[in-house]
Amino acid sequence: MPLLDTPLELPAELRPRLGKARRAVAFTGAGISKESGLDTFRDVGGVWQQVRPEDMATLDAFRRRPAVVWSWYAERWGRASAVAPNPAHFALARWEEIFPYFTLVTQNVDGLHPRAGSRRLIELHGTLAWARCDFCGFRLPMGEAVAKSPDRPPVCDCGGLLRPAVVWFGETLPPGAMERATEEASLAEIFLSIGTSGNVYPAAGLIDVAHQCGACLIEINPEPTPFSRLAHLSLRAPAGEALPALTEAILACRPPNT
Ligand code: BV8
Ligand code: ZN
Repeated sequence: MPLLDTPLELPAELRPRLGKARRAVAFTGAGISKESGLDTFRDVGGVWQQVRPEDMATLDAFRRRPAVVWSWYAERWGRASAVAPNPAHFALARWEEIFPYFTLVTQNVDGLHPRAGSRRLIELHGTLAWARCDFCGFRLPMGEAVAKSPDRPPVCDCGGLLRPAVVWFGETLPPGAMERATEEASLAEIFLSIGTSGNVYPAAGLIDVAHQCGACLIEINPEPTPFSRLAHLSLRAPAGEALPALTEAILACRPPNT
């Protein structure tokens, strides 16, 4: 039973802005991958209710228990590579054709956005698709690394241990990623926040940047978040349903081939 009336009726006061906007940013969290079959982090039964982040998602945890942490990420990589992008991921890939300037900023590490065809993508928290060495920077596709060494981190030629190429808590984001994302958020005329609880910083601060710089803020989340009060439009529905409907509604108020 769809939660949204389709075709989606956009508020009249937003149509002119959405009709002529040239710059858009989409900011995604784990909720966009829920309909692909992956757990979110903080929902009931989510990842951080299965394990504590301090036991599994910090450099210190990896140093203390490299085999346990490596196996956990190998298993998450296996699950992420076994599922498929859902209609929400594919809808966002289309936004690259709809808007002359579009950037997708994701907190997700599951690799579903690039698999859905998104190219203008900033993966703020890295990706499960690669393993890397912190000492020499060597990188290896995660599938190859896990095939080579499923139960413990492979040893790099330089003697270091390979680790998943994700950003752990307490680690800085990839060089330049937050700066580029902040720049795009400050210029965005439309800022879409999809499937994120807005708990993790500095990533969640992008929503405030977009709001302070005057973007039209649209939130897609079945639940309210601390940022819902800033949204010009909140779609309380799953992303797999809301994003394709929103895309069609925005196309309907834009001159063809803008
Ligand atoms: C750093 C990779 C500092 C690993 C992840 C203030 C400023 C700076 C830092 C901090 C700060 N306050 C606290 C910190 C520290 C920390 C932090 O933010 N802690 C939080 C928890 C309090 N931040 C950091 O450590 C960051 N590093 O700042 O370094 C520094 C500075 C200088 C020098 C050294 C260090 C690094 C953070 C990155 C951590 N890595 N992931 C892994 O995945 O294993 S974070 C993890 O959380 C994932 O990336 C995840 O995507 C992200 C955010 O969670 P969400 O995506 O929002 O997921 P969640 O489950 O919470 O919500 C899902 C939502 O979806 C819900 O709202 C739900 O309603 C909705 N939903 C459900 N179904 C659907 C749906 N929506 C749509 N459709 C559906 N069907
Ligand atoms: Zn190395």
